[in-house]
Amino acid sequence: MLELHSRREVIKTLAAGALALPLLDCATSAPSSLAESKTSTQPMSAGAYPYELPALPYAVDALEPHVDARTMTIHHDAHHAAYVKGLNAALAKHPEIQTVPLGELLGDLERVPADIRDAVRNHGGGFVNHALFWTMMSPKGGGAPPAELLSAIERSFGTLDAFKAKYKASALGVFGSGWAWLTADATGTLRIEQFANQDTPAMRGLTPILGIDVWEHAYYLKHENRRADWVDAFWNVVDWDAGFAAYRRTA
Ligand code: MN3
Repeated sequence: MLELHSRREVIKTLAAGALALPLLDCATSAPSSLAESKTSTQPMSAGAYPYELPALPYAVDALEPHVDARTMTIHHDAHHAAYVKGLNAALAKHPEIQTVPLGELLGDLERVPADIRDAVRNHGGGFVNHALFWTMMSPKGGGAPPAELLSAIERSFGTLDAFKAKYKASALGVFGSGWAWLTADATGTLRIEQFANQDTPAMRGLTPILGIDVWEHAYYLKHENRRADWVDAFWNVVDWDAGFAAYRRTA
């Protein structure tokens, strides 16, 4: 386990870097901060190949009872790790694109060689989605967004409650496995969109603000088939400050 100080640093850099990842700021490289993995003592060389599993920014039981420790452990240590492994295995076959920022590849899958395109889409998307997802929750989460983000939500959806209702309906409406995301476009306009499988806002040129994983692996151990209960629980751990940081990049 990380020392408290360094864990704070990880949280800070994760929040900054992971959220920046899908912004496709390709020229500057570097979600440098998807950073330290559990198994690495070296700061990770950016969100660069070979990718590494980012450490959770909190203990596995920190989001109890809303997200149970067993789900968190399996979700991070098995599922997220599998996306990292799958992404690296795919990119290993094509050294010529290993240095291209992942956000850039996801934003233009046509440039990915056909034999690994699906793998990059699925595992690369899964890597990014989960790296963001962990930072969008916090033991100190819940409540209401910062005023500026709240105003933007109210402009787009009327009220916070109306936004939550629409977001929940979107999450419940994902058929099979996928995500619902609050996103912002280049003008800062907010919208809620569904994403199948591990598709991710970067694929649509959108900035991710707040995403909920509605794959069954995200909630089934605790909530069984009741996805609605998972969405309700999620509001208690939403890190609005992280969402706001992402929003400010677009506004
Ligand atoms: Mn997941």
